[in-house]
Amino acid sequence: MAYSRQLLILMGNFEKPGKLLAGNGTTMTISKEQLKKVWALPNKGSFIAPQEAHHMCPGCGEPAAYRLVAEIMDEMNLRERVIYVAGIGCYNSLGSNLNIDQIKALHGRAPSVATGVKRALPDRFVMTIQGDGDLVSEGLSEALHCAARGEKFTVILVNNSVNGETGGHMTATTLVGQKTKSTLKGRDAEIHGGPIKTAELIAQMDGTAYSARGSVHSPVAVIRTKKMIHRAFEAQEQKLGFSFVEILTMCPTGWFMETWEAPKYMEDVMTKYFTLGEYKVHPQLANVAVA
Ligand SMILES: Cc1ncc(C[n+]2csc(CCOP(=O)(O)OP(=O)(O)O)c2C)c(N)n1
Ligand code: SF4
Ligand SMILES: [Mg+2]
Repeated sequence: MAYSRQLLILMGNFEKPGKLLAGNGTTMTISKEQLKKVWALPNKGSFIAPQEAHHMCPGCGEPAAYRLVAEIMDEMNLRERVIYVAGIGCYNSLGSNLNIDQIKALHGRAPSVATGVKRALPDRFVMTIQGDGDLVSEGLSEALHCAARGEKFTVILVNNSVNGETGGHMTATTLVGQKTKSTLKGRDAEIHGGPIKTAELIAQMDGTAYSARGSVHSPVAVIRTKKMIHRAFEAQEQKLGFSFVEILTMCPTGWFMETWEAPKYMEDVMTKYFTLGEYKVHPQLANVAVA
């Protein structure tokens, strides 16, 4: 399969040749020839998804997760109705690449803002995108209460198991043994406890119509995750209840890794603890496939 120009742009900042400043102060090098090849690729991306370079680190998984969300929004024709409530994290910078209505919430509080928006404007399509530092460490009760109340909007959690934007310190989803800026010898279960499995937790709430965990570390995972996002969005469109998708994303910078090592780490380690799959599927969603 040929890569679209946008997909490559999503994998790194391909604006100018030479040393490129990526998110979090890291750099990558790209030659004029490589750059030409990227921009010569066919422009067959989504209407909503980035048409320009972004400023995330090379190898970051968050742009790939955003792209899936944008593709489904395109395919479901949601562009004119969507209101995106953004959390606070590295992914924030991707908001400016999305051609949709947006509101920024305080750290962890996006589900409460989304509750107000959806109740005031029930015909609009409302979603939040939040990181693990935002949703799990700082604002877990917000998401849980929304799920328990059956609020009819969608939450997307991009889980890279670190507070990426503020330098890569531990979050509530950091794996036991994982090195972060604040756990240089690895997370210690005796001191810090264990990581929280959010998709499983949300699935237990009565008001939840859909809860799943996907990932963007491999083509198969990407295809499955797209299906999950579609089902979550359909749950909202059919007014079935709260819908939630946790997406595991690479953060090579915060994980002290080379870009190419991160997907393998996810396959070998991260997905062994954060098992991929659907944890709650409303019966009315069983026949919803990728749009
Ligand atoms: C109330 C509040 N607490 C802390 C912060 C600082 N802060 C901004 S972004 C961030 C980390 C976000 O991490 P995450 O949600 O996992 O997103 P990532 O950067 O990893 O994509 C923190 C702690 C803040 N802005 N507001
Ligand atoms: S999440 Fe990690 S890899 Fe992505 S931009 Fe932030 S620090 Fe860089
Ligand atoms: Mg994070």
